[in-house]
Amino acid sequence: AGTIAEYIQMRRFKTAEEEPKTIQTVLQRPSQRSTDDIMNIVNPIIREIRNGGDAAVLKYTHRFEKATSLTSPVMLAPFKQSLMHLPPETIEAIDVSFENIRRFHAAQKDQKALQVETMPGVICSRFSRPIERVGLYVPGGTAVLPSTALMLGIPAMVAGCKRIIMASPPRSDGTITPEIVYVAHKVGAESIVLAGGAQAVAAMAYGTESIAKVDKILGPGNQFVTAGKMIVSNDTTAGVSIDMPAGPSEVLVIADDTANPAFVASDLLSQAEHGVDSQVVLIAVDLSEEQLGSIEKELHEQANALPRVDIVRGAIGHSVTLVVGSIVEAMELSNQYAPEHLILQVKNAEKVVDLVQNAGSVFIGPWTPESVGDYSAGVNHSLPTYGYAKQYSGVNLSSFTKHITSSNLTQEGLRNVSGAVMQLAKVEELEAHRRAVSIRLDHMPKT
Ligand code: HSO
Ligand code: ZN
Repeated sequence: AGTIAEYIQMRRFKTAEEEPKTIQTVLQRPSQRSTDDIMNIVNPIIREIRNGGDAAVLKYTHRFEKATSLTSPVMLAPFKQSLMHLPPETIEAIDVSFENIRRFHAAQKDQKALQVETMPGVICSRFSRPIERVGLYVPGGTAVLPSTALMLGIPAMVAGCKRIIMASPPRSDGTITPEIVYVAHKVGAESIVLAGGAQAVAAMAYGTESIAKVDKILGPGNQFVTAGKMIVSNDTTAGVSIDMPAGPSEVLVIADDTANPAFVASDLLSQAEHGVDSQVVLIAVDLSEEQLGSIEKELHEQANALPRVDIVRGAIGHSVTLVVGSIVEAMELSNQYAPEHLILQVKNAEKVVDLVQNAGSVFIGPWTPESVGDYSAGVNHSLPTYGYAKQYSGVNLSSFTKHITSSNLTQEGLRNVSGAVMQLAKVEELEAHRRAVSIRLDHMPKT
């Protein structure tokens, strides 16, 4: 007490004055606990849930969530009204967000089945069907995240998944926050699994006496949840897939001299407050010492006014500002980093989007803070982190569907394609394949 708070500041590098290798190194994600370590802890938990069912799930919930009064690991719909009692302004906020998210995801539906006649009489089609049973993991931890329930539940509902199971760690009194229950109710979830961590993942992957087995598990989580998802999706006897590997949340802001320093700082901080392991990156395009100084001053002052300043301090500790010479250089670095969220506070921000190669979700211009996308704009906030934006999309409608193809040939179609099929069957020495065609040709009226 009485001491002046340490200046909350990101490290700063000018790319023109550094070796490219240094820049690569500072853009590396903060290291996490080793995968081996985590797997060694998680593997036995998965095995225990698989063998021990409900009793094993309860044991972990009693231990980790301290919810010792719970006697069942699941709560079935219809959920009691008293469990979703909320102030009207919260209901209103959830309802408004729900409708925007629903509209944006409904628009992602395939308009109609795709059909192509690749050769006369050879018709190939593709149509989609919902994944039947999905398990949606809503993390607990330092913040309650009903918004994550919206981001997972709404596309599952819009896709037409028959069975939606939610899972979230209960509070120590055994209840789930009413916001999450309300969202589960709105999306038509059939149950809420009252468990967190790898134990919740295993319960949904294998099913227990009272928890339904699902076909796909989606949702963010800590390293234990992620390890659990990876283990069950690698187990062919589980028959379950996952959305994507997940890491700590991150944002990359690109700002030029048109950006408002207060806005820039507020966006960096809204990501930094998620967790001490969050990472935020600022790429400053050709900013003067004075302009950089005013962003840094804003960051420090705004950070100190936040309830979660201690978490922010941790995140800012491994975050970085890069000063670059041009927007093209900024975008090169950003594409290399592949941020979960990319915020463009630069002139002609809309044009700059053309240069985006790798990012989970982009926030364009001064009036688009990331938090609108986190909650209410309509876009999804379940996004690839840790550089996985190079190969993964965020959660979207197709995360809850699969595509099925079909072929339908006329007699003429089979005649047209027969030569190619029979020749390739010959090359592969698969005679039954060749004959499945030739036998039909023999049955055709001679022309
Ligand atoms: N920014 C987080 C999502 C979130 N923010 C939930 C607030 N609540 C990861 O995309
Ligand atoms: Zn957020």
